[in-house]
Amino acid sequence: MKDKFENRIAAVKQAHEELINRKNEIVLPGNGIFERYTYPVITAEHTPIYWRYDLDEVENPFFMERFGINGTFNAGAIKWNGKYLLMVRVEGNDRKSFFAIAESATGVDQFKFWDFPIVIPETEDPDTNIYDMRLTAHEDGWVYGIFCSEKKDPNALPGDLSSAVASAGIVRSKDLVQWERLPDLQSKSQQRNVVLHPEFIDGKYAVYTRPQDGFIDTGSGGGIGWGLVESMENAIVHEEKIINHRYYHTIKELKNGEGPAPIKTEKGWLHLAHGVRNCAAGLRYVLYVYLTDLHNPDQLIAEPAGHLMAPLGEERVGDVSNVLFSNGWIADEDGKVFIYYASSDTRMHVAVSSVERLLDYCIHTPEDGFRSAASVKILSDLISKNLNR
Ligand code: M1P
Repeated sequence: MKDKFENRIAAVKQAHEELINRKNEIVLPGNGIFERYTYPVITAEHTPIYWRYDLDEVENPFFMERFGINGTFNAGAIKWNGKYLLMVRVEGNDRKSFFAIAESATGVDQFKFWDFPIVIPETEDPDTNIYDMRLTAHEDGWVYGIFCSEKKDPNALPGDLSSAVASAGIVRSKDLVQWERLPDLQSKSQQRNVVLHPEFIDGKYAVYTRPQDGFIDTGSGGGIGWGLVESMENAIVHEEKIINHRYYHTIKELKNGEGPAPIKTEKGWLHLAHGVRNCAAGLRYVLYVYLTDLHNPDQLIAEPAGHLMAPLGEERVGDVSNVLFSNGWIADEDGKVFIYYASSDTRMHVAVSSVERLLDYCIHTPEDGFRSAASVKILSDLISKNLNR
């Protein structure tokens, strides 16, 4: 038995070492807008062995997993002390999500988890599930995290064990280790995909919201909202203005949601978001970008038609298939942008671009004409221009 235990632990350790030290490979030539990488940057298998196994031979003679990890996805991101940090949504086999930070020196590979998951203090009305952290280094000096806090719907009928309600939980930290819980955001509706803008607007905090009628359905919620908040210690959004609308027969027909906090550029605030449509195969989530005014971040100034990224290859399959979702990106001082995205609610990937390229894409890609004929006109104009060169 001893041999068996030792052989297994050695094999598991070796596989883990190889995985977390593997170099990633860029996929070229790409589309000019961004480059994908060959391997996911974080998977369930990247989580430490000492999370999943009891290493005591007497207690765990078969060296079996005692705490299974089902997925690692939807990570917030921040550059911290020169390292690329992802605050990952780790989901156990028990379907509960929690947050854990993994860091890398390169941003594209060799992510390693910190020893312990992040402790998010509970409020008086405890969350059942927490997920999808958006990190914002605010000009007030704090790093804020806004995440989805999910609970059973208190108005669910007897026997209905799946109806839930979502609200925006808020935490803040100065060292990313200790997190202070603030009261949840208050607004007129349920909320998911709430993101804090990094700068004050007229002396107030500003948040991107996603008003929704129900837990899944945004219903009359028209898109990504914007609201001002006096204090993060008692965050109340009284008015929400829709700044990025949903439209019929687009990639965001059913719903959309802000991704990470926008990046400030000389041409405006660059936003990454997800758009959702429904089809026979279920919901399809893709990523898109839009640009808002530098001085009035609630004013849309450019939005290319369609998606920036859609699920490809193995990205298409997972726990919730046909989903790309991003709530984290990092812009380096030299303008390089690391887009961290999750595929199919299962694993994390990276794509690399630059502020310059994303602005060019955002400003010079034709906007949606909302009709096939308009698309044909745009394409024909491009073909004519190219053939007449
Ligand atoms: O399963 C896909 C995504 O569904 C939700 O996103 P949204 O609120 O836009 O519908 C979230 O639960 C998200 O975590 C998940 O990836």
